Amino acid sequence: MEIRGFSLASLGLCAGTTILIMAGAAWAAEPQPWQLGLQPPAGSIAEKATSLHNLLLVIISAISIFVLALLVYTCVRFRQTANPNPSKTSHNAVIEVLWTVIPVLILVVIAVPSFRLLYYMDKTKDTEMVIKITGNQWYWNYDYPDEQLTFDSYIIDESELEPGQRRLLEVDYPMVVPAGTRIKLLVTGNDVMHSFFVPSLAVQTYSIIGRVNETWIDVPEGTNTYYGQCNQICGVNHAYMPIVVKALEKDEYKAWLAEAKKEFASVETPVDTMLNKTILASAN
Ligand SMILES: [Cu+2]
Repeated sequence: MEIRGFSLASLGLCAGTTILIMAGAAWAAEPQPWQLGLQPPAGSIAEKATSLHNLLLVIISAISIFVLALLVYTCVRFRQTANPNPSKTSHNAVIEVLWTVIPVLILVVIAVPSFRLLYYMDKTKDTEMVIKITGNQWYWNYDYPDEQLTFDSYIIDESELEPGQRRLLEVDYPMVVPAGTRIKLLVTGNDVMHSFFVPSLAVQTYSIIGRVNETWIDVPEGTNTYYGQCNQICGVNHAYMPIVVKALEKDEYKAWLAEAKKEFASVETPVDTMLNKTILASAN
């Protein structure tokens, strides 16, 4: 009876988790209290990553239930009172072949969509613009090389938050992008390792000094704000260098660009310009 109680409890737990994960579909592009599932996907990469995650969830749930059922069956069927003289069998060719071949097939089923997604994420050829992102202790720098625009992005202190702003997630100057655009990101670092991570866009790329990691995002249509955080422990203020990607309609983006150019005019030094040219040349 205890065994049955245990499996009922785990079934209840599984059902509860599934409901919570499905409820996650209605959440915004930011983390939520008690969130268990992924943030709603934004853009084709995130959609593909989410459907791969959903496929894996089905496969691992089926495997877990199968193993649990086998355990329960073995405990009940072969308990001492029901089976006083245990079998001395030590080999069974059919079972051994099966438990080798079936896991291999399962791994192949997982590998195909997994590699397809990896190669899809790797293709940065048809991007429409470039943003260079530099991780620093403890802030991000965003550089728009085609626009001669560069600025730093710092967290807004808790004491300065306005009503409706998110604690530990808001910054003074977000990375502004045009909606409905494919953007190449060149991620590099200035000191220790950081990681540029925006869950809803499914982008997570290491920021390493002396290296340029290339990735891309396809920002969906419509104005939206995507929240992220540094995802590589980088020192005492690691938790205080959030990422805000703000998508604007194309005309609004142009207006922002004109304003930003005035606001951050001539921040870039000749050395920076040379570095950018080298990075862009090596990336193309
Ligand atoms: Cu960090």
